[in-house]
Amino acid sequence: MFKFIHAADVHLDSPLRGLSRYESAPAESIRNACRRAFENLVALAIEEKVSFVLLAGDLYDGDWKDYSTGIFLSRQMGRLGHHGISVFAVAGNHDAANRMTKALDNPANMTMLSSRKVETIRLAELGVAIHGRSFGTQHVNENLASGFAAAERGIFNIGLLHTSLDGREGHAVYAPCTADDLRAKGYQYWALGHIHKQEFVSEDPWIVFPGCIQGRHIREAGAKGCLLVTVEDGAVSAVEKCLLDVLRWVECRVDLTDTTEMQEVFELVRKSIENQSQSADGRPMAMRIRFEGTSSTADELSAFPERFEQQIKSIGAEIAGDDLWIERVENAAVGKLDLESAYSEDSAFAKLLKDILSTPHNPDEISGLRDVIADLRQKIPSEAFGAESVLNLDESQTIKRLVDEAKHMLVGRLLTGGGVK
Ligand SMILES: [Mn+2]
Repeated sequence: MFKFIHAADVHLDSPLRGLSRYESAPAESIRNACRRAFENLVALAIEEKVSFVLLAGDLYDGDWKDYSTGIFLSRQMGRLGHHGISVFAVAGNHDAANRMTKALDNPANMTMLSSRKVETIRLAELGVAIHGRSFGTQHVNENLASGFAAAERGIFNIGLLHTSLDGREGHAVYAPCTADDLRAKGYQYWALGHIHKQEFVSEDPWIVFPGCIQGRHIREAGAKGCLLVTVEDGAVSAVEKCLLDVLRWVECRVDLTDTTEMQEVFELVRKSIENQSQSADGRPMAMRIRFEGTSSTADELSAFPERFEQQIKSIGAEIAGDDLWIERVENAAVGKLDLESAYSEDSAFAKLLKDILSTPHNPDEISGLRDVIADLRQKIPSEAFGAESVLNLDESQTIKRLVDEAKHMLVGRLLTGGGVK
């Protein structure tokens, strides 16, 4: 019997992607989260006395800012080395984009498999063959799986590969292949990487994405970790999901349907935050609150987003203190304003409403908007517009959403009595 750990997508020292623009962001804990999660992985490997650790790509996030990333890794590998634990890794698309790794030697107990061809490592004492191939460049469009050898008889065969398989939402297509391509090799376990959400593609044979070990933004919400695999008599006897994350990203959905007073909304928020806190496995949370449903309170929320956001943050602070950071309050709920009667008046007010509401949905049809956006880009630090940011202006959806929010805010303020409550 022996055990091994399968992890992927560590993304050590991933940059903050615009977090510093949030005044209250626990930037330091988020910055260090990937490192601390990796330390947890090393501790787990030692505690469970695993024979080896597999890292299925994207150990790094791209170019290092300085050498401290490499030194951190050497220290962690050293801890494993002292316990006789080897690490086998393949480079993923992010590693291939990193020029500095090529200038440092890998720690003695860590083997990075070749990018030129499929490499097979045999661990005779365990009866294991690990077949794998690294990415040599960032964009690998060929089917790397096709170059893998057939299983070696009488031993436990593992495939180690960074791939998007036949495509997964939100992930770029790299080294495309199908689960059947992998099955055809006759291996017992395929240790995959690239998809940041855990997925058991197959259990016979095992074809698995462990997901990333630490979420870095709201699109990586939920529990994160690795898999602890036990092998007995040449077959997998157990696959255990192990948590490694130190900070939990949580999307908290609050349905506003049937609410008429803001006080009810705040009560719902309180209950939802309390529920989520209980399911976060004791981790500090970075939370996005998302309002849904149809209600008149949605109009008030749209009219005074900042005021209500502060109120919601203070509820959060009361419930969870420093263990909760509310990253954003998103109002996707639909309002119930009585526009018909407001329209019917023949007044300047009705005309103003009509003008606001007739603002085109397509940003290209709003004259002068492009200039305003260009001006904003000059004034606000570029990191605020990054790919992970809610202000990613390169996505047309972002501008549509901002235009919609502005409309709702203006109309809401006109029709909810100026918010005097
Ligand atoms: Mn990745």
